[in-house]
Amino acid sequence: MPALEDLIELLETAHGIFRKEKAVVSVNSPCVMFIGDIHANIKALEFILEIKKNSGCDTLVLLGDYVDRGPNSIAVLSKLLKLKIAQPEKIVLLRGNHETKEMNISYGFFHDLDFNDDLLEFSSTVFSEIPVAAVVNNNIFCVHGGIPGPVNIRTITKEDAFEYLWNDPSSVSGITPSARGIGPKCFGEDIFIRFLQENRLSCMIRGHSALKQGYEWWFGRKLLSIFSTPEYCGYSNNGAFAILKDGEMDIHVFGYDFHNNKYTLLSTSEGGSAHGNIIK
Ligand SMILES: [Mn+2]
Repeated sequence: MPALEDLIELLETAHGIFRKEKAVVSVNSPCVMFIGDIHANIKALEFILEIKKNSGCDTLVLLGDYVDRGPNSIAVLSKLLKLKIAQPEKIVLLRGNHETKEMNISYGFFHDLDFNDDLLEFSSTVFSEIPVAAVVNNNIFCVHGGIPGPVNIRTITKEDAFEYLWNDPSSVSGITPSARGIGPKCFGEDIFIRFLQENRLSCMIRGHSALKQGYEWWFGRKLLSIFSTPEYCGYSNNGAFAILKDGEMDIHVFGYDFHNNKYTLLSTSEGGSAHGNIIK
């Protein structure tokens, strides 16, 4: 188990990298792997990274929510920061709503920091510099939660990230209240389509929602929601991650094999071409 001293060092180095990154980072690669919420599940993260080794993908986009709600916040965060430090351009870490002090106090990370206030403050400072969103190959918008409206992505700042970390898609049009409470909002298909047009983008990939099959398509397959932690908080769900290779998007679903005591791939579904009629 990684020590807290190691984590502090990693946070210090990563801080310098995050500070130099813009609120919205641009990524270009013929092969990109997308990972949703990990929530302190080191075994799920290791399983996915093992598959990445054989995938030919050089670029990883993680959609946030690395810590809290699982047993291994320190191990997951340490692993991801190490990867980021080794290849800052190829490993894109986005900020989730659990990369915030408010959530960390109540959902596990603070406990794992041995209730060290200074360390909580320092991680919170580092988290506040993590980019809010990424644009992959000039057409795929990646964010943890969603959008606050049909905004131009050039207006996104790290200081005003709240709704990007918290919002959810909805079958109701417009911007509507969220069951998550006061603050977060839901965005309908009309808002989403205007957002894509405003920014000349074709689709969105986001995390934030725990999903039975690990993924869900919205809005005529223009929005993909993925969640990468199976058996989340005792819920019997699968996890999923996506691989975009030469314009084709495949979604891989994995789950826990209780007989062999390990994660296993369950299915691969073709999401279709990122430049064709399915997710365009
Ligand atoms: Mn979340």
